[in-house]
Amino acid sequence: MNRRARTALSLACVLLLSACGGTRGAPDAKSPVVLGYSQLGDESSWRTQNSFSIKSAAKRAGIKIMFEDAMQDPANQIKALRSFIAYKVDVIAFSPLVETGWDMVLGEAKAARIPVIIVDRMIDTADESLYAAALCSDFYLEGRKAGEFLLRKFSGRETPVSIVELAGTAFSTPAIGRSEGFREALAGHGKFEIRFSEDGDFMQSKGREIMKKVLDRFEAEDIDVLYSHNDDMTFGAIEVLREAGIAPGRDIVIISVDATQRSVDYLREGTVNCVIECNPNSGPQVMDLARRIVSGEKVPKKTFVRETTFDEFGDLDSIPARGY
Ligand code: GZL
Repeated sequence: MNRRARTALSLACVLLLSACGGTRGAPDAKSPVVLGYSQLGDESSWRTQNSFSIKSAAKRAGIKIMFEDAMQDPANQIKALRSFIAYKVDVIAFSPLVETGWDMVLGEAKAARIPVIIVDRMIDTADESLYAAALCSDFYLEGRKAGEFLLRKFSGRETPVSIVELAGTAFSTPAIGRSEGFREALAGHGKFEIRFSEDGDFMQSKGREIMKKVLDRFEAEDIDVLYSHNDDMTFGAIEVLREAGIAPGRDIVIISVDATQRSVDYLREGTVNCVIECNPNSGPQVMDLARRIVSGEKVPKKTFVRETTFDEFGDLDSIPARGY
């Protein structure tokens, strides 16, 4: 085939591709990367900061973001992902409310050749080709850290230690990991007993509701520890304890996850005894992953966000301002 014929053929292919809705064409300075982002909701202070981090990082990175809030409904997330596919975004990112139910829509994104980044929480899938990268917290480690604090806090105690657990959204990665890690850290130490656990959906209002139920069911002196999967539920529980004349952090040991400024302030005043950090500021890492994936760079399949623990045994003055 001569050069003229080859040129005509390749031009015809390009025209055909663009006519049948091929990709938008590689992004460049004039046409920025377009990211479709499905956020699971706005249930907590942590989530509000996480959304702020995502949006502000996209702006700084010059990435055009289509941001959808699913208001805690996985069906809304699936709708959002499908709209991103229809729009032919360059890359999709989302924080899945729960671990299952994503294979079909992620299969549609794969068929449309749109890479997906999973952020914050994880999905449970047998097909790892459905996503390009995952940037999550290590929730199991967070749970272990909470248990290890209790082992130290009650090291001298021989009598039983009764625990109440305010759990996060059922079937979500943080609730699963924080429960499993906590229980495995305490396994083999028979004095610890989890006497009550309920899903509070990471919401302050439900933290209040459940703590009231606990005080209706148990005598306060029969509860030694409150382990709460996030600060917002802890804040609701602390309100109820105080209304009942119970001193949080003294009458009942409190462990809380997230490390918002308010929970660190509570730690400093002795209202909370241990705060496990869960870092919401993943925006810059998400945008870096998006840019690298769109430019065809190989990226790590899974990255854990760096996190630490603050507790009454540590130097509380050295805790940096949280900013949220
Ligand atoms: C954890 C995140 C959790 C936070 C809660 O990465 O998914 O959801 O711990 C938030 O505060 O609601």
